[in-house]
Amino acid sequence: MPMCSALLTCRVAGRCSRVWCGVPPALVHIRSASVAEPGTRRSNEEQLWEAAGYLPFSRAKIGSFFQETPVLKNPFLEDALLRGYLRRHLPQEAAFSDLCAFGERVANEVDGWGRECEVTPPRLVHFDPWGRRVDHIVTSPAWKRMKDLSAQEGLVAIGYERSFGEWSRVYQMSKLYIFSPSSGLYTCPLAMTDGAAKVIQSIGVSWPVDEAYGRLTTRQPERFWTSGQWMTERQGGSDVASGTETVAVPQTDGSYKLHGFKWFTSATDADMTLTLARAQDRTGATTPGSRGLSLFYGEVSRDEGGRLKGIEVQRLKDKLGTRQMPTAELLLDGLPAHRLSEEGKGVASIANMLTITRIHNSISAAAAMRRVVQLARDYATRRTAFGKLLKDHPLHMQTLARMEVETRGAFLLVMEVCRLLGREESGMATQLDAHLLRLLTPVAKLYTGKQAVAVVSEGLESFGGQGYIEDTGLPGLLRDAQVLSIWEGTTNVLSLDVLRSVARSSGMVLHAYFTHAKSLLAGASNASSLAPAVKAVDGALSELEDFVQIAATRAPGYLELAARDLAYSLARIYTGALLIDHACWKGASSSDTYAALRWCEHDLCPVATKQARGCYDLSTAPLDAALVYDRPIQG
Ligand code: UCC
Repeated sequence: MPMCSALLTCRVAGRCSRVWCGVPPALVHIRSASVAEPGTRRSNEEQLWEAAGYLPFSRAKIGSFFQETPVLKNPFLEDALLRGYLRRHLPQEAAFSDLCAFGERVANEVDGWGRECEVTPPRLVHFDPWGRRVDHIVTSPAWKRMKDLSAQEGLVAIGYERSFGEWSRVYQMSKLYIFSPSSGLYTCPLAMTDGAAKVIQSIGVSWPVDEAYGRLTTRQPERFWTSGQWMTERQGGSDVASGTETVAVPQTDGSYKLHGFKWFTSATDADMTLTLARAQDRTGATTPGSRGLSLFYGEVSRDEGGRLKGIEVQRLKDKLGTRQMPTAELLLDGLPAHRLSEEGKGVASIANMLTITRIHNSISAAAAMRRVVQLARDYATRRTAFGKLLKDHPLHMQTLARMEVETRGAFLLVMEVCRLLGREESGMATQLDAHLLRLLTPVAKLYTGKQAVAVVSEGLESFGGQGYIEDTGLPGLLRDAQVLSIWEGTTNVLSLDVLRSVARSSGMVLHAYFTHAKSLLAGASNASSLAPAVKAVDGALSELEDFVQIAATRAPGYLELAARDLAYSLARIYTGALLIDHACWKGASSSDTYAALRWCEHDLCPVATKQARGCYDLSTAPLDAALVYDRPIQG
């Protein structure tokens, strides 16, 4: 041993020698080859080292150092904020024990299925061996297990059973939050299933959708159905009013047949769908624009020959992420359907579905952040660099702490929306709650979608090069996060939805916002440790009120240019107030206070900052366009 150490000391310079000397011989080689390869004659010195067991990488041995694997632990038990939030609002033992057991199952079993979904993506089989068109979307066994699990665990049902009254949605979404990053994207069909159940409930649970409603909200796997939401056509999914070409042809029995092309349908192995189409009148004419759209219900079924009734699956989409989940182009060629809404009330009727799927989207965004932080902090306790564990590097900890602050903010903002939804559904909502729900749904979706991409990207970096390696499972987190700011309304479309909610309510949604944010701050007036945060949020609220006053006097184009920054300001200020409020709770920790203080170091009201710099003056619009299309000077 001394000889070996001496050799190492004289032959190996610097840091490496310390690492090698510190490794007990038994751990140095975990795989060995019995026969030396031809041409691998050892020098005397090498033979000496090898005999002592200290010649790394010799004779096909793979060396002594391995990257440590981050370990996924029970995501419920690991999440201090989730548990604190539930202890505060939903302290029932039944909910805690269910979440704890589910968290254990997610870590030990479900996460592996999620990985299986990722590496066994769905495929489309157009024809059977004898040439008949079948259009089978073949999914992995793990994807099917996710469906059964979703029913058993009540991942949709909980929202409709309402066992915890106004907190039922918080409970349901807490489960989905734990599930989402391990779900292999099964949260997507669940979001649409939940949205469909909500639409049916709001329209009335009666024929022809009573059976479907029962199936969407059941806990019995053999009865459980998922729903699609087919809104996007070839002209795009944002401007639904002018992009929808699908027509609904009335049948003599009062039903319809749908003809059109749905360009982007997610989780297309669904059992039913809600979709928009233009009902034809007796002459075959339809009404253009939003006023011509109605909401339809259709079941996905097969005829006796095994062929889909009225549907052809053109192809599956080749996507950046969410590859676990089938997304297809569908030709509707006589899909049997029933009209659910009044004629021309399609968009307003499907809006409930949009609200629900946007909330699910926000949950998935917060959950993606939480997952990457959880893995990164575990890794930091295992990985050594520059002579110490990552967790002992202050700069690394600062980076993880910033990610943690973003994650906490996202969590509280989304749970606030879930709280409001629960109040509305249990008949407890005040007018103020209803206004807040309408405003905060798009705000939370657009803000958390963007944050998720930033935090997950940062998170990957905290694993060094391993964060970029496919079979660690880490890159998939980033690919899947990228969709969160795109589907269910892009950031700009949702920023405009925020303006729409202000306009349609004649400003009442903003009134509710200011009232509630101020009441959250009022509860913190005696908390001296939070004083800088309270001051920052209070100041930002005043700036925002000033902005609203000024914007109201400007041309509509002014507000449109400010829409995105306005939405960000609404998100940051409200989140600051929520973090402060949570830090004032009697069970709060010093980390809750610290997180609130750190959050409030953001520019909480970017719309005021940019307004002061003239960013929304109408003269900027042509300058923006000229900059974007700037061409090199000829000659
Ligand atoms: O991307 C897609 C597939 C993804 C799969 C889903 C997975 C989710 C997984 C999440 C978890 C992992 S599906 C399509 C994506 N596309 C969209 O989300 C649509 C984006 N575009 C919009 O949101 C637009 O703003 C539209 C389509 C809503 C605008 O349409 P209109 O016709 O121009 O809207 P109007 O005329 O302003 O509003 C029509 C009616 C009004 O009600 P009434 O007639 O009663 O006055 C509005 O108040 O709809 C009402 N309305 C709303 N109500 C419009 N938007 C809303 C809203 N957000 N909430 C409540």
